[in-house]
Amino acid sequence: MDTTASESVETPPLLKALSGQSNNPPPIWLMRQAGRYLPEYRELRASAGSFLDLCYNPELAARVTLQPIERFGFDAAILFSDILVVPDALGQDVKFVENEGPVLDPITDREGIAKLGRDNFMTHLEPVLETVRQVRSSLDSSVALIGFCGAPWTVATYMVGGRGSPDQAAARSFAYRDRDGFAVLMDLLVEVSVDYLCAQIDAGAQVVQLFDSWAGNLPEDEFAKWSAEPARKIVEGVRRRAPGIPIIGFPRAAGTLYRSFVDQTGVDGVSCDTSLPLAYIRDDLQPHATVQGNLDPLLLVSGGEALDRRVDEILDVLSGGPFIFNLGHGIVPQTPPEHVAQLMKRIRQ
Ligand code: 1CP
Repeated sequence: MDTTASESVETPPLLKALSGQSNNPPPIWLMRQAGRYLPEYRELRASAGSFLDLCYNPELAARVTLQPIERFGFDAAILFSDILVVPDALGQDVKFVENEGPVLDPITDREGIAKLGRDNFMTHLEPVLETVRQVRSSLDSSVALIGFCGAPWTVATYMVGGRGSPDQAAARSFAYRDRDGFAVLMDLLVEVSVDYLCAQIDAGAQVVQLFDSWAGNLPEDEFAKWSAEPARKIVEGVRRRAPGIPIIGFPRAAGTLYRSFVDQTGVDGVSCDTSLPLAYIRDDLQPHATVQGNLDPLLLVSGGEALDRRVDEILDVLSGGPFIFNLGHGIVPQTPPEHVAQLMKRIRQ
């Protein structure tokens, strides 16, 4: 092997991009790259019991994590788990109802928050850490392993609302009605998220991503307080214990508040949703962080020339700086796997 080849094996392209390098072609992975659009996932999922059973079964969760890497050759694997294992590990009742999504026993006041407990938190999540170890030991050294958790705001929207909702009204109302009470929940989530991400890093995660999927419904002051500020504390906490591990933030649908998120948190990378204009990403975000995104997941459903055209546009505008190709949100279940193969070919050609 010549030295160039062994160097590229040592540093995965994803880590190069997160250290500020431009790469041609850029590294690529896709949010929700493991999941129901893959027949091999559906098959394994059917034999695993409930969705949470799968998340807490290291052998099966590791296999699911690796499935899209084996099929498509992405530059990164993302731990197969869910953001709602955190409330589960804090003792809240969490279920995933088939064809409906997550259902939790809602927390509506300070008494509900006081019932949460940290004593079993890391023990409860030990199987997830074992998944990380198993995945890392099977992955080629050129493929980076991404750990993750939900951002406190997004996790709190489920904890307070008890389920997904289009407007996160329950959590927004709690935060207006009882600011200090809501802050107790957010501070708890900041602390356990730092512990959990650092444990994933100790187990072998080389990058971590913070998913704030519901950041977009917060007015600017609320956004600074409940999205950017908790993310800043998590970045600070993780950096103190795991210096050198890059952190990607995803304040989805935050519009022009994206820039304040990058400035306030100091994230290494920022994941851009589908609606952000490419020129804004290039001019306002890329000088300050590695940018990731932002293909519309629905273009991956329709495929064809429109897909190739948009991929080329994104590459034209963003490849000149530090960039990771991704979607603007997760893959949807009706995505034909052949379109993902088409995307990979277009990026790598
Ligand atoms: O039946 C099934 O197989 C369940 C579908 C599913 C899957 C495959 C859920 C339920 N979660 C997951 C995996 C998952 N969730 C990953 C795995 C790694 C990957 O391949 O990317 C990750 C990173 C998540 C994170 C997650 N869960 C987020 C943040 C990212 C996003 O998509 O916005 C959120 C909001 C959740 C909650 C959740 N879990 C599952 C569902 C259906 C939902 C969303 C419910 C809603 O719309 O409110």
